[in-house]
Amino acid sequence: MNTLHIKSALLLGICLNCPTALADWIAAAGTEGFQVIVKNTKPIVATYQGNSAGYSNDLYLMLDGSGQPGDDGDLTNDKFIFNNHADAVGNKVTLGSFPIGSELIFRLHVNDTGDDFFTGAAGRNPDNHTHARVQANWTKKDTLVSFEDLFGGSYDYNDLSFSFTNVRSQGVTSIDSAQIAPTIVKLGDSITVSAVISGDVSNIGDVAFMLGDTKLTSLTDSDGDGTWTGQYTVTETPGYQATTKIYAKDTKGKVLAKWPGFTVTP
Ligand SMILES: [Ca+2]
Ligand SMILES: [Ca+2]
Ligand SMILES: [Ca+2]
Repeated sequence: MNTLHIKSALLLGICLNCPTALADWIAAAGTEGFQVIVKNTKPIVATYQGNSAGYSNDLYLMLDGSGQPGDDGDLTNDKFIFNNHADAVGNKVTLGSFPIGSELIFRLHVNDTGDDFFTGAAGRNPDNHTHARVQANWTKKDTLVSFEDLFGGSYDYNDLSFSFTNVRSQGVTSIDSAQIAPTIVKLGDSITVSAVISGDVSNIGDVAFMLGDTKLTSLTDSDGDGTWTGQYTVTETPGYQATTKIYAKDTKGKVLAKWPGFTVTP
């Protein structure tokens, strides 16, 4: 690499000593905000995979007072795993075995700014934006996690990466807002329903507008803009107030997200 190339690499903030090409150790786009879920009872081993951060970042596993995964509001009992500058690529730390299906929340503590950022949904972070990608099947056995360390970010997720065995990733789906109109109806009226859904929508099988256990209609998002819409024509005169709900379900019928409901009045 000649001087000019080194200079441009430095200007771009690219890590010159990284053992593999950049893209190899940054988790794939589209996995922002995914959760890390325990897949089996075998010990989970974390391997440090690299960084190109200027800041010094410590990685922790969030634990409670009894050493179980979760956020108990006490940062002092979390498990330290790696520092992005002190650790060498390839360093391994055994995290232990945890109940199948539990979420492991990882925290990136930025020593230079005092910020803490978390795997999972945007709402966990101080800037209300996702700060980690979680890519399952990075290799046959490993899930890759990559963090962004800048508040309000550049969101290139190149500031600390590590991989795990024995976990899987899971997208988070949320209904951010919803509305129906009209809410006072009579026989033959058409109700328009809409919901704004964000996060991982790839595993949505059905978005249902429900009255009790009865599905009235499905909502769809044919233009892919995140707003799901549907129409329902009232087929019998409602004799009482009824509460409707919206459920986003996966293909097996498991509820991914729900919207609490609207009161429909005759
Ligand atoms: Ca804790
Ligand atoms: Ca970055
Ligand atoms: Ca739409």
